[in-house]
Amino acid sequence: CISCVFPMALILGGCDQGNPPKEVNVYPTPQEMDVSDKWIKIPEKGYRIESTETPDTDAMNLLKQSVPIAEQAQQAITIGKLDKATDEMQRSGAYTLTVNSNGIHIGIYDDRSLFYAVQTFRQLILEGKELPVCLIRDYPDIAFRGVVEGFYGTPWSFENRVEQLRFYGRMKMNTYIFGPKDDPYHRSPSWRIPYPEEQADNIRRLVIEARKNKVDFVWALHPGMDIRWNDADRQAAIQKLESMYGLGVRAFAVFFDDIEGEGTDAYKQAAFMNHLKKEFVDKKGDIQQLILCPTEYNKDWAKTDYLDILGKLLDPFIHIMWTGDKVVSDITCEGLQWVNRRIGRPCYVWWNFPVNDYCLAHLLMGPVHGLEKNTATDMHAFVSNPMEFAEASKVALWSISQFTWNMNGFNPEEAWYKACEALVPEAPDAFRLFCEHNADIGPNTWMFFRKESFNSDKLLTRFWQSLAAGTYLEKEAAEIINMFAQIRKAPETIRSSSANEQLIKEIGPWLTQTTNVGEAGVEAMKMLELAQKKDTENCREAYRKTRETLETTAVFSRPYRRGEQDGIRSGSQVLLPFIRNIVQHVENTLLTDEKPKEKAEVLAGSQAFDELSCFCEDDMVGLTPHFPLVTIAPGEYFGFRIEESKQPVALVYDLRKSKSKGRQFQGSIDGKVWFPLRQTGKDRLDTLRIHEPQTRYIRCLNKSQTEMSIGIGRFLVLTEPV
Ligand code: 14T
Repeated sequence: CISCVFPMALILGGCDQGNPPKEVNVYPTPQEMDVSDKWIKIPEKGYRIESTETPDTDAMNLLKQSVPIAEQAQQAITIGKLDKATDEMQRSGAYTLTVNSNGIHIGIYDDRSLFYAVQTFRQLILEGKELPVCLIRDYPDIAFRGVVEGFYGTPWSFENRVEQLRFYGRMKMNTYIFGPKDDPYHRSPSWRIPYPEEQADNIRRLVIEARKNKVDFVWALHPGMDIRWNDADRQAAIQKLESMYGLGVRAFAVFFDDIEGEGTDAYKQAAFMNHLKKEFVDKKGDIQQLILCPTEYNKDWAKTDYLDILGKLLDPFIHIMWTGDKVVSDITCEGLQWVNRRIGRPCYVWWNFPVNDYCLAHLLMGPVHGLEKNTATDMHAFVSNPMEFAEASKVALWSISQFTWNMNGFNPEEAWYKACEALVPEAPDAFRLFCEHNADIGPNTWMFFRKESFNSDKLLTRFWQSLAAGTYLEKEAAEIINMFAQIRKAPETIRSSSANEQLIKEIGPWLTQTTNVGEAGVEAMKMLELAQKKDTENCREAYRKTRETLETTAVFSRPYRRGEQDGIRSGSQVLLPFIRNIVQHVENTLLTDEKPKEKAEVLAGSQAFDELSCFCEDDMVGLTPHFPLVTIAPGEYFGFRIEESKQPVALVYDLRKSKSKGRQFQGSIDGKVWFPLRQTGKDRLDTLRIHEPQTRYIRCLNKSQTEMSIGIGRFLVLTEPV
């Protein structure tokens, strides 16, 4: 009996003598896998190896850890070049694996093939004893798959990186691009200087680890901020690459993202890259990849002939990176074809997910959505930019390994479900619950959105709608209390059972915050029940408690690192708004005297700003991010009024395309007399303390003689209760 391939898990039919069915789980899902319901015992003496090739040592070591290997064994594992190879199998990593009672056969294209065949083989073995009779034919959809460590923030540690490389090996990902924005030797101005001995040695060791796991270690240079297009800097670049080559690096990238001035010139960049190709890559003869990250790396920014110039001039060996329609966005067929037409080659996708350097308060632990299928031929490679939290990023990376290996076999929800189990096998349900409520990105300049609390939102919405319409659903209320209690408990379960200390350390603040949110939910539901019974006295007591717990989550959302304003946010998309609704409902029905008197409002000093809106949370008030630039004439302003119940402590701003010159942030007590918050602040983003606690109005005024255009990424005040 031959069962068909089923993406999630293959439950083998027929429980013989009441034994539970045996499961075959191979990840990423193989392209073709026929598994029979017959199982064979692994012979006690093991297998002997018969190979027409010299088998890869790393793959062989892995194989020896999986089954006994002995010269005198009767059964053989035979290894040979792929025969009957069709076109799609002529690629790095493709393999066939046949298991039957006569022995095992592995067909390979290259060393990577054998390594991946053994990875699959290891997943087939049941309790170290049995193997299913099967036939697997497998190959990657995308040639280069993996990760670009390309975020702003604390770079991953050496230990993080070693573990990542091993993880990529297991998940059949073959590319790791080293380009953390905060590594000084990667970037201007220190890119010309070789690494100090200790760091150089770490890179040397990482390259060895990468090689063991069949991963290309790509080292990236980021010279664009201060490069001079002359002989000296061409020499400096080659010398730096040469020093990296000396450490074992055999693949390179040059990043020209997020720069201004001289460095952005397409002709100069192309000439520079071609020079590296000719004078370095060609002379070495064993360089695996040469990649360029362009300055106009997404469609939003590609408004000139920059990309066409690169497309025309760049040596075809050089691949060009691309983040999609925006800096952070989905990857679509149409979007890829748009750029490919211009650059004259399939692009090298740099996907800005699950990176959270633009939304630091949030962890991006949700499913991987937004990757269109049937895009394999539209990209040369796909790498993901992760969070500065290496272990936590594995939830998304696990899914990305599935997508890039076998697009059609990829299902976002199933992959997420499995990934959570793989990462915290000791408490998969608790970890899933945690991830589900830590997936929101929050308001952000890219207007990138991911659903949070996706398994509970229906229940909450239904309950809230009935409540608003005047009916209280008792059964649902009980379910919701129970749900909040589970959410409250999950973090402790994860903390006490997971062996992954690094993960616990990374997500620690969010574990605490998730417990706070669960607690606030439980309190709010208790309060609502008392309100339902018209028990005013006890309800008021519960109301106080709920407000207090909400305040705990708010305090926890305050600034916490590198002077960033973000804090820690969990349950921000569905859970907290639900809890706030419940509180408001009680204020509107039973405890009407507790109702806040005044609401926040937009202050629009121009007709043109009617698209602006306000948002309020327990600990902040501000304008909702507005990506399209707003134009402010001299004397005009935008701002907001703060509710009575809140006292502002600091103004937080992140304004795109804006200079501090001619711009003034002002506060006011009555909305008539204005005072400057501080004479200067940084151009783009800063946090300014508000010293006058009576401040009720905040605005940004154009004090110059000319129009100014501003993109409102963030314009808000952090508040405390009065
Ligand atoms: F190189 C690029 F493809 C890229 O994405 N560059 C950066 C990247 O390092 C960062 O992690 C990512 C997500 O925030 O976005 C790019 O960084 C930016 C982009 C901006 F538009 C940083 C600030 C910006 F205003």
